[in-house]
Amino acid sequence: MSRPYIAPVLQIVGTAQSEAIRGTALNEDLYGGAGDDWILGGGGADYIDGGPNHDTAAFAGASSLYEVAIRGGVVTVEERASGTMSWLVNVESLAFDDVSLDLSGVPAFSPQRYLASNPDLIPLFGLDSAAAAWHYLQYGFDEGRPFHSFNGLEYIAGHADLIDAFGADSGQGYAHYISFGFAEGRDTRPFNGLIYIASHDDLIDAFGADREAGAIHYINYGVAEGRAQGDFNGLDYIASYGDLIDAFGADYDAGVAHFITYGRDEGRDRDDFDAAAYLSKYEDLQAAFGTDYDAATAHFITFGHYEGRSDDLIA
Ligand SMILES: [Ca+2]
Ligand SMILES: [Ca+2]
Ligand SMILES: [Ca+2]
Repeated sequence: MSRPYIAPVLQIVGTAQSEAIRGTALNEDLYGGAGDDWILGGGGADYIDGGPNHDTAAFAGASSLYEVAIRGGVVTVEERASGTMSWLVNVESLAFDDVSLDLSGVPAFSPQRYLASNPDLIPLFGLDSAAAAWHYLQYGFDEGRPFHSFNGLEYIAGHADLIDAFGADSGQGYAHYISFGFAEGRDTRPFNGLIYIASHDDLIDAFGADREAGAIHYINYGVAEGRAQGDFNGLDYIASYGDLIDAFGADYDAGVAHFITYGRDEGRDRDDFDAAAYLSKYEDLQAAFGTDYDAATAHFITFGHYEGRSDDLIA
C-alpha cells in the first residue's frame, strides 16, 4: 500500500562535526553530515539522513509506541497511534526511551546513487534526496530496482574532466550524472576498475580484485603516471580455458576477477582465444555477428565450446 509523499516544511542541515540535531513536531528533512550525530526528529513525518560515521536517531517514548521496518537500505519508524512514518538512511542506531536498536548491518543507501542507477527516475526527482528515498521505499524496493549499480568512482575515472573537477569523490560522481551527465548522454561505465587492475601486475599485487581501489588508484595516480586503463578482456580469458567456461559462462567481470585472484599466479595466459579466427571458420556466425568479436566470444563460451567448435584454423 503506497502512501503519498509529503514535502517537508523545513530542512535542517548539520555540519561535519559530531553534534545533536533537534527537529520540531513538523515534517522535516534532517541531515547529520559527517561526524557521529544524534538526531531527534521530534515528531511529524521526517526524513533523516545520518550521513557518514555512526549516527543515532532518537524517538521520544517507549519502543512499543513504534513499528520499525527495514527495506533495502531504508529504515522506517512509524508511530503506531497516528500512523505517521519517518524514513531514515545512513543511521546506525535507533534510540527509544527504553531500548536502543543496532542498525549497523543495514546497507548504506545513497538516494543519489539510487537515481543514478535508475536513470528513468532522474527527470522526476533530480537532486531531491528525500523524495528519491521515499520512491525507493514505496515502489523501488518491491519493483526490485537496484540502488547501487551505478559506480561513482568508475564514472569519474572514465571522464578526464571529472577527474580534474572531483578527484575520488563518489558522491560528486552521482550528483554530476544526475545534474549533467544523464542529459549529456555520458557513458555510465566508461572505466572498469577490475580491468585496470588485471592489466597491471603491480596493481594485482597491491589490490587484488577490489574494483573501487582500482578506480581510486587510477584517479589519484594512474592518470598522472600515464597508465593505460587496460584492455584485459574477461570473455577472451574465459574462452581460453574449458574449466573457466564451465565455471563462469560468459560472465565478463567474473573472468577478470578470476585472473586477478588466481589466474595470474597460476601462470594462465590473459588471452589465448582468437575471436577473429573463430568467426572466420563459421559462416553462420559471420551472418549473426558480423565483426562483433565479443559477441562471437560469448557465443563460443555459451554454445560453440559445447558444440565442438573451435578457434583452431588448422583443425
Ligand atoms: Ca554532523
Ligand atoms: Ca519533525
Ligand atoms: Ca551514518
